[in-house]
Parts: sequence; C-alpha cells; structure tokens
Amino acid sequence: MGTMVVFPFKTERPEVVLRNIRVAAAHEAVSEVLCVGYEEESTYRAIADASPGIAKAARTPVTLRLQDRIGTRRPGKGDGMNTALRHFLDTPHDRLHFYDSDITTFDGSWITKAERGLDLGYDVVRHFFPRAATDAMITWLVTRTGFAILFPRSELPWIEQPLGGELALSRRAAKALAADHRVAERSDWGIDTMLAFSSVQDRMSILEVYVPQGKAHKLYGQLTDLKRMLVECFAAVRDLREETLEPGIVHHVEYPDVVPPSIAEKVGYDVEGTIQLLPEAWSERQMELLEYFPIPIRDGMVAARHRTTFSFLDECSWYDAFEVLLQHFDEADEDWADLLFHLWTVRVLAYTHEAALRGYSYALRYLHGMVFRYLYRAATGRVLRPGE
Ligand code: GDX
Ligand code: MN
Repeated sequence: MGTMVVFPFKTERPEVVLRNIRVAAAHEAVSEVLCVGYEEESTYRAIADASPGIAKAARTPVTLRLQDRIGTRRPGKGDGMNTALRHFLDTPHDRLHFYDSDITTFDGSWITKAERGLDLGYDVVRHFFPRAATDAMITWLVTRTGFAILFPRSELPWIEQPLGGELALSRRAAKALAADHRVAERSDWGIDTMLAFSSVQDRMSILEVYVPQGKAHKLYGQLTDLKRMLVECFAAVRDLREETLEPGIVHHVEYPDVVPPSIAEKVGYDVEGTIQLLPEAWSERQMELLEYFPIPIRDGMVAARHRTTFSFLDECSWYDAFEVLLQHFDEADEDWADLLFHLWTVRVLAYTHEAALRGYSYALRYLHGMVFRYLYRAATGRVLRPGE
C-alpha cells in the first residue's frame, strides 16, 4: 500500500531537486521517493549525499538509482521513466506519481490533487497548468496537431498537455503501460507522447487536474536542445500513423482558474533571436526535400532563407505541411530534421503574429479552436478557417 513519487533527473540545480524530494518525502500519502538519474554526475552525487538525511527527517525512504537501458531510441528521459515503472512494479506500492525534478513551484498540493483523483478511481491523473501564449509550441503545433489529424474522433486531441511530465498512475495503469512494448521502446523525449497514446488506447479513465500556480522550471538551453525535443516528439507522433483509436473514454478536465499575470504577460521565447536563426543551417538537400510540399509552402520557405517572411505558413498550410511530414519525414536524416526545425520555427513565428500578438485570451482560444478545426478537417475533409 502507499504511493511512490518519482523524479527523473539529468543535470539539474541540486537545491531545486532536493527541495522537491523533501516536499514529496514529507507528504502524508507518500511511502517512498525514487530518484532516477541519467548518470553519476554532480546532481546524482548531491542527492546521494543529502537523501539519507531527508529520509530520516521525513521517515520516508528515498531511493536513488541510475536508469537502465530499456528502449531502442536515444537513451533519455524515456529510459528514466521506464526504469521507474519497472522499479515500482517490484514494490508493494499501489500508486505511482511522476514529477519533473526541475520545478521550482512544486508543493504538496500537486501530490494531494493527484491522490484525490486516484481516490475517485481514475486510472491516470494528469496535471495541467496555465502556460504563456507563446509557450508549449511543440505541444500545440506538433503533438496536439498530430493527434487531431491522426485520431480526430478520439479523446486524444482533447488532452490538455499531452507532453506534461507530471502524472499519477494506479498500479493497474502502471502495469499496463509497463507491458506496452511501444512505451518501453521510447527511451527519448517521445515517452510522454507514447504514455498519453497508450493510456487512451487502453481505454484508461483520465482526470486532468489544474495547478493554478503554474509550472516554473529551468528555461530552455540552446535551441539545439529544443530541436532534439521537436524531432523526437514529432517522430513519436509519426510512428502512430498506422494505429487506430476508438472514440469515447472517461476523460474529465478540471475547470481552470484565472491565469496569473506573470504567465499571461510572459513572452515564451526570443522572437528576434528566432528570426535571426532562420537563414542558418540550410543545405541544398533541404531545398530538394521542399519539392514534396505544396508550392506556396516551398516558395515561402525558399524566401524565408533570405528575408523575414513567415505569414505564408498559416494554420491551413501547416496542416498541409504536416501531412507531407507524416508521409515522408525520416528521423535518421539530418536534413529532414533541420527542415522540420525550419518549418516549425516559421510556423511558430506565424502563429505569434496571427494570434499571440492579440493577447493571452485570444491566443488560447485560438489554439484550442485550431485543434478543433484540424480534427474537423481530418474527420470530414472540410476545411474550417479561424473564426469559422
Ligand atoms: N533520468 C533522466 N534521464 N531524466 C532526464 C533525462 C534523462 O535522460 N533528460 C531529462 N531528464 C529529466 C530532467 O532532469 C527533468 O527532471 C525532466 O526530465 C524534464 O526535463 P527538462 O529538461 O526539464 O525538460 P523540459 O523542457 O522542461 O520538458 C518537460 O516538460 C515538457 C512539457 O511539459 O511540455 C519534459 O517533461 C517533457 O517531457 C515535456 O514535454
Ligand atoms: Mn523542465
């Protein structure tokens, strides 16, 4: 009986991770905290030094271990989460929570909210947060877009933050996910996509709980980090293209609260720096790959190499581009990866211009509407435009 809380971690600020471990260990529902590291580096050693003291003070075991090599993709967060899933199944605990270790706004209420959802009998409880209008651009433009195009009548495109690393599972759900070889294979950033997909395909009941204070965490490093995440998240969606999903599962979403100004007024990325990045890393091969795309997209991208232009990649064109990518993208091919990164960057700028500039509430309505228009088009073949 009891709950295990897992923090997968790579290199993080030790004081942030240790604070989170303390919070979890002190929570009355928690019977064990498990930290799964990527390698034995400075963060790992800081946890090794401090965890016996934390465990003693809270009277809750704090276990530290390295991730196993489980998947077939790049060894990353997926191996960390899959290691935790397997470790959990070897314990008697009946509930498993995952939280990113770099969160600076984490507190006991996150655990309590998830526990209440599990008390009600949901198989999966997912946390969701208020996010800046220009944040979560992989979630909106890749994952939710892909889910809408591939599974328009399913519950999948309606999951608020399918890439979120904060979720809780019943033992039954953890067992089913651990037994899914597609989950086990996703050792990279694709793990979150696979967990969301597999839980819906398995017809698990899902509750999304709202955390009003938001998730403040480490800012993105270089854009190259984001590029890897983009490519791995896109590949995870693309690999689902032969799958089918039945409509209708139990999926409830807590009504969100007012968004704090710190989030509503936040600019999520460096617009100027991003524009300057566009002419970089082009190859002749990418120009050839553009031949797969409809002419307006191809011409627009050719122009974007030399001057600031992005509005051509509007909502409808992104759908067209996405379909081409679903069919032809090759993850192992560096030119495809660069081209995907370029296309996505242009689409982020176009979205910023067409929606985010109109303010927070407009932008969030726009993004939710966009997912609906995409799934409507995928299901009926009829194109809806913003405002329709
Ligand atoms: N064990 C292990 N191994 N942990 C890792 C690894 C790895 O290779 N890579 C990252 N982590 C940990 C990291 O220390 C942190 O605790 C968590 O995984 C998330 O990584 P972070 O670098 O903070 O990612 P980011 O950009 O914040 O993305 C997270 O939020 C996204 C989202 O909410 O949209 C992450 O959970 C993504 O999976 C998620 O898509
Ligand atoms: Mn983070």
